[in-house]
Amino acid sequence: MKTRTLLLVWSVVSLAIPALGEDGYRFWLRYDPVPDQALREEYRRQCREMVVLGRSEVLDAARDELLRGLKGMLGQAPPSVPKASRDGVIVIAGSQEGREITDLGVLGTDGYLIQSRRIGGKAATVIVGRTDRGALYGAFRLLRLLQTRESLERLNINDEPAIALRMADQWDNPRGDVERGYAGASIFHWDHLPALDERYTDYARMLASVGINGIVLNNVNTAKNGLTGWKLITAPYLPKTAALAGVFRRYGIRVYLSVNFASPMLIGGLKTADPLEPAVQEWWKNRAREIYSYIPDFGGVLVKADSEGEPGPFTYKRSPTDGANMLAAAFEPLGGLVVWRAFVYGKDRNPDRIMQPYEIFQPLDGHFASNVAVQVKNGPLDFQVREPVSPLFGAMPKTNQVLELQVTQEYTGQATHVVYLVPEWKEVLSFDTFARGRTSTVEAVVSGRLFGNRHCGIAGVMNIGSDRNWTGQLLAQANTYGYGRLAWNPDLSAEAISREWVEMTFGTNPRVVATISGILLKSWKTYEQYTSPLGLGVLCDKEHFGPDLVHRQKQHHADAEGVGYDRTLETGSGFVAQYRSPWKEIYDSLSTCPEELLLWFHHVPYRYRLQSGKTLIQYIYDSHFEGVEEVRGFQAEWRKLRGLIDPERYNQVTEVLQGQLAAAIKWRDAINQYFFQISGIPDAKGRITVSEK
Ligand code: GCW
Repeated sequence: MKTRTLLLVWSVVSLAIPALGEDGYRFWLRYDPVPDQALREEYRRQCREMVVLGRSEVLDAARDELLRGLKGMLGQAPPSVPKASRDGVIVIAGSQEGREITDLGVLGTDGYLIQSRRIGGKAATVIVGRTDRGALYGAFRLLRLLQTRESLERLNINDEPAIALRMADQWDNPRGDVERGYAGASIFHWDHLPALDERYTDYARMLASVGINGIVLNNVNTAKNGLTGWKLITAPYLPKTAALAGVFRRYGIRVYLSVNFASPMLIGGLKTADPLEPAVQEWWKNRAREIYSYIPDFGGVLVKADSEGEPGPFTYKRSPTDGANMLAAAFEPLGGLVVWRAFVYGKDRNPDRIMQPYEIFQPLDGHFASNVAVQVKNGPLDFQVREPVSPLFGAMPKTNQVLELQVTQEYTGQATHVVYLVPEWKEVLSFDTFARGRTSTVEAVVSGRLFGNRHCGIAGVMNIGSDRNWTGQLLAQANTYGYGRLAWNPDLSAEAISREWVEMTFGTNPRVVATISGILLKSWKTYEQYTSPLGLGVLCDKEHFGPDLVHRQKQHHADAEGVGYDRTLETGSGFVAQYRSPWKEIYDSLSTCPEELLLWFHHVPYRYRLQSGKTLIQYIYDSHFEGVEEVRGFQAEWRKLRGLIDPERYNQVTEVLQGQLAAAIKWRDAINQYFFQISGIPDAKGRITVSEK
């Protein structure tokens, strides 16, 4: 009896203190009370009741989210009514019913309208989706308007995603860890599934709030070193996947799985996985049917084949098209997509490894089945802090292409460094491939607009885990958020995205917004400055954490005279030839190559003078010192927030920045020492002395 009373008292108390225990779990969907009373009253008048037109679980999710958000922000949830009975009604309508209220015009799939208008003589805010999923996105948008304290007067919003396929790729292993994950263990508990965890729903809400519509539940590595991801398409696991699919479906998200190309052998006991073997083809057809018997709207499969120990068609002297098209034939009748990764390279090929994906895939253009998409990492190597855009974009006009970005910070500081990656992704998306004259941007390619391909898209390797704040390092939530927002609208500026995120996450105080945005917007460049400036490339140790330049000599090619990888036509690997003009010529010439990529394309003498007049070696030294000072600047900026945000999250980030400073100093000193010793050229400012070691 006593315990029950206590519990009751506790639950009443905890309801009354919403900000208790700020730990980042509520990410950007916090829904704390609007502090300005006048504004809160105004919003209340505009949100007095709610009408849902249509019936589906996605519309239910939209309604529930609105109720939850409005209750949190306004202190009361509007009652649901069948018909508008007074001014201040929110009407949310799905695909069918929406058409009866308003003209959707040319609004695209997943798009929505939000309009202030009169319904049955009452003042209403109407949210209409082209699909029910669109209506859900509209509901999140309306909540965002409140979260960012925008007016709800005279709304006339018309929004739709630029890119059809907006994927979250999890590198989660079913045994519970996450490859390149820095935010704790996997949130997916395969041992407990099909029992559900509340966190699955919250993750689905997180993804849907930024418009993600597909999730690959498991790592692309499925079998090497004892991994068991390959098992997910077997009978014991399919009910578990179906349970997860049920959670995500409610939020408009289709579920995909990474599969192992040798599954017919691993699971089916066949002697081969040769894609041209009829028994293999039959096996996949049956397996696809079995998957769909559990998950009727299964999205499809992601395949890492012939790459880093994962098996593929090369074993049988077959091509990626043979492999992908065989799977495509199995999934096509069921509406499934086959996403085939172009991250393929091997020892017996071009010694300049970054040339291999283009050499392998470009000649296959036009040979992939229509339900195959080729997924290409943003750069030709592997998610470095700076890379040129992969030359494969725009080079396969008859092929569906998906851009793969890495939201998890494998090479950009893990959970130790604050690095906001949206500015980098913006550069990638707006890069002009010149595939069809000007404005053949990567965005135009992966939206399918440029070549009229249907199954194009964007995939982000996610950065979330079981850590209470989802991303390990709190400010990394801005990357999760930013990835989704950019996938929806690549034209949004990095500033606009960071502002939205900060306002939703930390509140709208202009000082808070300016300070946190300021740090975020500088952070990518800062990380580049104290790690790998001028396109130096990979400098990290085997685990990708700290610096190890000796081990990476084959990447940066430093010697006594100079540094950089010669990829020019005459004297180098010739990689530049994979680009169209004018990039080919621009990159090929030392004088026109953009300086941030100089050492990616050229081997440059240390005494070479950059545009600023500074020598290359002095630039390297200075850049590393400046980068560290920038981190100190971040700390000083962050200190200004004391008292302006809650102490819990303030302290979380304070600690991260301390760790970042120590790590930045380590990077600076290791790199500057290395170049000082190999070049023998002293730092003009006398800051570098020979280390004891
Ligand atoms: O960069 C490498 C990563 C691997 C990853 C691989 C890939 C999932 O270090 O962890 O494997 O890329 O993208 O396949």
